[in-house]
Amino acid sequence: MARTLKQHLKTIDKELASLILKISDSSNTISKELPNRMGKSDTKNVYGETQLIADKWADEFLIDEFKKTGIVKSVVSEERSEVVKLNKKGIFNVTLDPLDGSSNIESNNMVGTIIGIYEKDLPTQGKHQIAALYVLYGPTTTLVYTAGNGVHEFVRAEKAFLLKKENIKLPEPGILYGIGGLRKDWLPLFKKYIKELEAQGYKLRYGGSFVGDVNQILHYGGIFAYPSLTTKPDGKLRLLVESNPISFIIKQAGGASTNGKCSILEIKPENITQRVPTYIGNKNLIEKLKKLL
Ligand code: FDP
Repeated sequence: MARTLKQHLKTIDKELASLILKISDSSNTISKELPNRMGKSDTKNVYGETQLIADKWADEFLIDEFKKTGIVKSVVSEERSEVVKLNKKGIFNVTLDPLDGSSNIESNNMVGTIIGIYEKDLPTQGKHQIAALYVLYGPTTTLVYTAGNGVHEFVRAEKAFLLKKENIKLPEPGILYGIGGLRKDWLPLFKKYIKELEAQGYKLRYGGSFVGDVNQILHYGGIFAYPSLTTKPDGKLRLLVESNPISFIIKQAGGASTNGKCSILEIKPENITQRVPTYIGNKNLIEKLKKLL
């Protein structure tokens, strides 16, 4: 019988393990509740995007669950404009994208939950994360985590998350690319770079959910980007709640990230809603891109 997430977490700090387990239990509730939370709400988030009922519910549900633990000090959520202070005596500060790719809910494509965990107060650089994880609600629900000890994947079975793959490394060479934004808005040098990848046989796979698209890169290797666009120089993805946790996981899996200049994990945030051009994947592909840009 495969090891459970609980057994796997025995080697890390007890309190951190309990927080990750809490998130894993909560993700089970989220996946069960999604069918009951369809449709749009009548509010917009801080980015001016119409919130879905599921976005708002998952945000409130997870923040409530964090509060109950007593060990979470504060939360930065994609759905909120300010840092949510939870427990003065808490140990961890958490970044949260409750339902990433939620525009995929209507068409029943991939969505996920992204979490970054820090001891330092937020906002701070992504390199200070002590753990990061994502849950992917796909044909099966999977959880991928790192606590700085490699990247491990679990699949939800009836009663628990069971180990699927331990110490995942991005396959070399990669075979996929997935890029957001309209091709006509990509910068000329980036267009050239993607043309070269296509000529080398890299295959396009883009599902419109950051978690899902990056999960493919983790398993097949290659590059994911939501790049700088002529219309939106900072791209679309949010530094704190999206790009940092995923960059941390991909780095642990032997890959790299960049905003075109430096590792995403090195960026000093100016505010909690900052967006960042995001390029993530195999180290050699990111190095080549950085030189070109
Ligand atoms: P969504 O708006 O559906 O929540 O940043 C959010 C995100 O999805 C990412 O998950 C995804 O990579 C990207 O936006 C998709 O944007 P496009 O619709 O422009 O492809």
